[in-house]
Amino acid sequence: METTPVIIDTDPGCDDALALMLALASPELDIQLITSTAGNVPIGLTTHNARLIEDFLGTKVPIAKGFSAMSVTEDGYDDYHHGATGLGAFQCDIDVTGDGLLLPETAVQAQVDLLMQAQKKVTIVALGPLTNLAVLLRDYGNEVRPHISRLIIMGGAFGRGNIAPYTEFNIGCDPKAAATVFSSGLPITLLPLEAANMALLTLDDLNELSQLNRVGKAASELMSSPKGQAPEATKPLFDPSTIAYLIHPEFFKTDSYHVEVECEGTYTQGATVIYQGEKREPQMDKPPINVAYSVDVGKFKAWIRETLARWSTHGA
Ligand SMILES: [Ca+2]
Repeated sequence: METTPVIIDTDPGCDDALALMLALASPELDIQLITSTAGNVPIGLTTHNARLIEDFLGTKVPIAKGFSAMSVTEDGYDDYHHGATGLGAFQCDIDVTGDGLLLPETAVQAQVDLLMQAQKKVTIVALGPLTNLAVLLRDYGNEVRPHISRLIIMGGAFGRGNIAPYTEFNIGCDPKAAATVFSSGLPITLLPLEAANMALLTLDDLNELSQLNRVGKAASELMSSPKGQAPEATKPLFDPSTIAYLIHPEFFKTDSYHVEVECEGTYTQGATVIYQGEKREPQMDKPPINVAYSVDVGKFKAWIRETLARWSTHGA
């Protein structure tokens, strides 16, 4: 089978952890590097969590520690949804050994090294604030662009946000980074809040996952409701939507839009402004962004079950 080479930039994060479990079980993908970024929890924890998930799964993809955006402040993290550790109710009894998985290079240097040596163009999947990718494109853009196939990004919203009325978390943590990446001219697909918000796992779904195997049980713990919320309020499948799109784009409805990031607004900083043919749409000076607005929830959930089930017998 021809596989797609992939770098995953991530801030684990409960739904990041599930996205990693799905990506690393998918034979269609060749995950070559995992880079951490600050976001749901601070950079030390997201890096630790990436290593913890890999130790839990028994996988050996190298990990490189990334940057912490200036704008991610102490109270800017999301430990409400992801818990103090970043991995919610997931109880992992494994000590992180690292086993040499953590590279000495920074995330951006590791991305550059991989891209410059790649035989095939590499897809970059971004599951957190876009700090690392903005630095990569700002400092090494000319060199690495020919080696990047496309960017698949979880972030933004057509309408209401989730950390402010019009601001989604990943974009809102580092709006200037997002603006840099969106204006790069690289082919981009954006999975915004609206697509993933359609796909909530129900308690029955979680029970079914937990019966599959130990990875399914972990996925169920990761996606269960945050402490203090009603148990039926499970977490939306934000980050897993990128992996599903990469393998099964036919699950999603998408269209091309001119997307800008509000970097200055007093109340709207970090908002994604997605033009849909309005009279005041600015002149296009870059290719449009492919944005998902809908997903086939039944197929998406069935794919999650089938993919996690692969961990049952011989790993994945
Ligand atoms: Ca994330």
